[in-house]
Amino acid sequence: MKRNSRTTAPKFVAKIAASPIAQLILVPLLCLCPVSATAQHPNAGPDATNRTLDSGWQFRSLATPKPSQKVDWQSAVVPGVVQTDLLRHKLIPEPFYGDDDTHLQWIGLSDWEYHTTFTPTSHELTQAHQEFHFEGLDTFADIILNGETLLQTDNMFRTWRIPIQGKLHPGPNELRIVFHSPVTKMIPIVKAKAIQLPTVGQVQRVSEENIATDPYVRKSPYHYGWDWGPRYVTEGIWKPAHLETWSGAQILDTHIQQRHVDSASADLDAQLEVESSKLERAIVRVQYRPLDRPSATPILALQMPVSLSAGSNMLSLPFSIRKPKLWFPTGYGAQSRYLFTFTLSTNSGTVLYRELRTGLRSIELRRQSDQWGKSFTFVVNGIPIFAKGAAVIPFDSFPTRVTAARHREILQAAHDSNMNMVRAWGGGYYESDDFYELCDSLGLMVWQDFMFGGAFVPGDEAFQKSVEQEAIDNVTRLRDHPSIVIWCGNNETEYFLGGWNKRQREKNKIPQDDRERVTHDYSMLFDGILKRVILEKATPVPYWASSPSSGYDLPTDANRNGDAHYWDVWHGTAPVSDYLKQTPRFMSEFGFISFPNLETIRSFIPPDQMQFNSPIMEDHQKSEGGNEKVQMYLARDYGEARDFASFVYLSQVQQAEAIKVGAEQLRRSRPRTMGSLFWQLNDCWPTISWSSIDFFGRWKALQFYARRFYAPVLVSPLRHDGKLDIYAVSDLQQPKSLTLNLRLMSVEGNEIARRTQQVELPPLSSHILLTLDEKELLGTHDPRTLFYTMELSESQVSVASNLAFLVPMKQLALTNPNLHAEWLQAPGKLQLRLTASALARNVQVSFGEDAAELSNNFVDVLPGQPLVLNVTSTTSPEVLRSHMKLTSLVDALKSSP
Ligand code: BMA
Repeated sequence: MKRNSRTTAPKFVAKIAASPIAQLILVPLLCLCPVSATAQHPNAGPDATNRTLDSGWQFRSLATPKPSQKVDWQSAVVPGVVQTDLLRHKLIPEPFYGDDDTHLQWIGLSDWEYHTTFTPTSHELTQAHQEFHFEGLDTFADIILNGETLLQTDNMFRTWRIPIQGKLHPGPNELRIVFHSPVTKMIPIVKAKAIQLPTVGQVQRVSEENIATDPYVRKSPYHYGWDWGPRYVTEGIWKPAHLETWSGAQILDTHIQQRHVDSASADLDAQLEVESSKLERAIVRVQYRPLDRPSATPILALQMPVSLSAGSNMLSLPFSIRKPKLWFPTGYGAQSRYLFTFTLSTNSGTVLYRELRTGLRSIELRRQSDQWGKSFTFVVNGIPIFAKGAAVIPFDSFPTRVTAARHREILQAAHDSNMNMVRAWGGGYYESDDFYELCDSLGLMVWQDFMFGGAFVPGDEAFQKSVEQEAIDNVTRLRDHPSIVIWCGNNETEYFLGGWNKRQREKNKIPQDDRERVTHDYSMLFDGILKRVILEKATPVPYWASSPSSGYDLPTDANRNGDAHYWDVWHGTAPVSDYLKQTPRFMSEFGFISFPNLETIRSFIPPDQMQFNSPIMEDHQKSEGGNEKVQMYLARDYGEARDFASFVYLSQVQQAEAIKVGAEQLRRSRPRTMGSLFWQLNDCWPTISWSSIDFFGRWKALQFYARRFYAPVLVSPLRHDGKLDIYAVSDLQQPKSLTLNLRLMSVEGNEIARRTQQVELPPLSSHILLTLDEKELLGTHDPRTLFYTMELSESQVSVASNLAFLVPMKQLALTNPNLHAEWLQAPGKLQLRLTASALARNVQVSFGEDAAELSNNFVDVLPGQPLVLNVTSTTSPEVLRSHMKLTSLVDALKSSP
C-alpha cells in the first residue's frame, strides 16, 4: 500500500477570512418556551416518564477568534449542531458552496452556549429517581442545571445518564450546556504532552499553532477534514436529550445472546440489566414471535422468579428455540427476524415491559491455514460467503441532518446493486439505529469499525477508560443487529504503526525512543480493552484489531493473511492492470476517484469555474493532487476529453472500468480471496471522490457497473500469455447448467469466430469454463478493431454477459456507432430502445436536471443487438424526451472519428 502524502494539507491556512457575522441580529434573551410534554418511559413501569428536551432551545457564542464573529441568542434546533443552527438563521453562507468551508473554520474554534427551560410536573418531581439522559453531546460540554454544573463531558460517542434527584424545583428550571471548542481547549493540553501524536486530519497551521488535537479527542475524526471531506469541527447537542423519572425499578438494557445457532436449534440467553430501588422478588417472562407476523400468538420462551437487589442487577436466563427461522445475508436466504418481549413483574406491583428485535444466525470469521496462507472468510449459518460491497462514510458533514430516508436510499442502492456487505468505516461515527435496522432488513452484512480513523492513540488512563465506556455504550446499543458480523478496532492504525518509515513526516515527530510507548498504548486499547468488550458483550461476533491486519501473523497488509487495503493503483499511480496481480485473502479497500455528475458539480461551483483544476474545483478535491491524477490516468488510458462535460463522463467511465477490473479479479480468485469492498459508496458533501453514489444520491457509472460485476453469476474474461480464459463465478448455493456463448466480433458488427458450449457452474465457486488460444482465433485480423462478447444464458435468457478487448481503450479503433434511442410506451411503462450500427461503448443516457431512474446505464450497445432500458420518472415523457442526451465513448474523446 503505497500512497502519496494525503494528510495534514495546510489548505485552509491562508483562506480564513473575516466572517460576515459582524452585523448580527440581536434577539430577545431567553424566552421561557415550553418543552414537549412528558411521555411514559418506554422501558419502565406505568409511573415512569420520559420527557424529550427538544424545544425552547436557544444558542449564542461565547469565545470566538474575532470579536466580529460574536453571535447573540438565537433559537436552536435540538438535536443539532452549531453550524446547522447558524445556517438556518442565515448567519453563515451555504457551507458546501464554493470554498466556503475554508472561511467557516472559526465556528469550530469558538465556544457556544445552549439554553432551555422546562417545568417538571408534580408527578416528575415526586418520583424516586430523576435523571438526565443525553444520547450524545459533541463533545466538550458543561451541563449546568439551575446554575449548578452537573457534569463535564469529553466524548461525543458516549451516552450520559446524570442523576438529578433533589435538584429540580417546581416552576421553570434552567438547563444550560456550554460547549468548548475541541481545538482551542486542547491546544495547551496537547502542548504540555511529552509525545505529540500526528493527525490524519487537517491542522490549521497558524491559528492552531500547528498542533494536532484530534488524536486526543473522542470526536468524529472526519470532522477535522479528510481526503474526501471538508473540515467542519461541529459542536452541539447532536442526539436527543431526555428527562427521565421513575420509581420502583427500570430495565436498562436487554440482549439476546446467541450461544449456538443452527437450523435445528438456537440456544439463547435472555439478558436483562435491571435497576431496582429495593431488594425484592420479581418474575421475568420472555416471549417471542416472528417479526413479520404481528398477529401470531407469542410463544413463551421462559418464565422465571428472580431476586432483585437494590441497585443494578444483571440477569442471564437461558432458553432454546427449536427449528428457528434463520437470518441470512441477502442472496443466501430470508432475513427472518423475531420480536422478543421481556416482562418483569415485581412483588410490589411494578410491571416493566420491553421489546427487542433480532435475527438468529451463526457467524464465524474462518481463518484456517491453507495452501495460500490463512483464510479470511465470513461464514454465516455454515455458508462461506464472498463479501461484495463498499465502504460507507458519514452521509453528511453535519450528522444531525441525515434522515432515515437518506440511509434507505443509499443502502437500498447497495442492496439492489448486489452488494451484501458495507464497511462502516472508523473515521465517522457509530451510525444511528435506523441504519442498522435497514441493514438487518436488507440482508446487508456490516463490517463495523470502532471510530478510529488512522491516528495513533494516547495511552493515559482517562482516555482509554473513556474509549472503553464508549465501546460499552455502542456495543450494547448495536449488538442485537444480526447484520453486524465483525467489530474492527480501527482503520489503518496498525499499518501506520508497523511502517514508521512510510510516514516520513510523522516519523520525525515521534522519536525512536517514544515509538515503543506509542505501540504499547495502541496494544492496550486494540488488543486489550476493545477486544475484551466484544468478548464480554457481543460474543459470538468476531473482533479484528485493525483494517488492514494480518492478526500479527505477518506484516500488516500481507496478501497471504488477513485483510488488505490496496492503493498502488490510484494513490501510487500504478496502472489499473496491476489489480490483476492482487489475490489478498479479503480486500477491504481499493478505490479510484471520479467527478460527480454535472448537476452535482453545478450545485457547488459558479459557471466560470467549470474546469477540472479551477480553484473551487481544487477546494472540492480534498485528496492532494487528486484532480490532476484523474487527468493523468485519463491521458494515459483514454486520451483527451473534448470538453469539461466529456471529462466528467470519462472520469466516471474510467473509475467504473478500473474498479470492475479489481472486483472481477477478486471474485475470480475465490476461495483464495473472499471479499471485495471498494472504497467508497457515498459522500458527505458534493465533491470529487472515490464514491459510487454522490452526495445527492446520483449514481455514478460505478454504481451501475457494481450491479453487474457483483451479480450472483459472473462471466469474466482474463487475458494472459496469449490465452483467453473465460471464468464463471457463482455465488449460488445450487449448481447451474448454462449455455456459454463466446463471440469474437469486429467493432462494426462482423462475427469473426464463435464458440458455444454447455457449462456446469458448481455452487459457491469460481472456475475456468474455457481457454482459447488468441493467435489461432485472430488470424490476420487487426486486434484494434476487435472485441469479445461472452454470455451465459439459461433457456435463451441471459444470466450474465461481459466484453473483453485485445488492446487498451486508447488504441481501440472505434467508429461512429450511429447511436439511436427510440421511446417505447408499453402500458404503465416507459422504455428506451437503444440501437447502434457499430459498437457503442459506455453509453450514458442522461436527462440533465430531470431525475429519472434507469434500469441500467453506462452500457455497451452492440451492433445489431438492441438494448431496452426501463425509465421511471415523475417528469413527463415529453420533457424527458426533449432533455435526453446520449453519450458514448467516441463522443467524449477528442481523437475520435
Ligand atoms: C482509505 C480510507 C480513508 C481514505 C481512503 C482514500 O484508506 O481508510 O482513510 O479516505 O483510503 O485515501
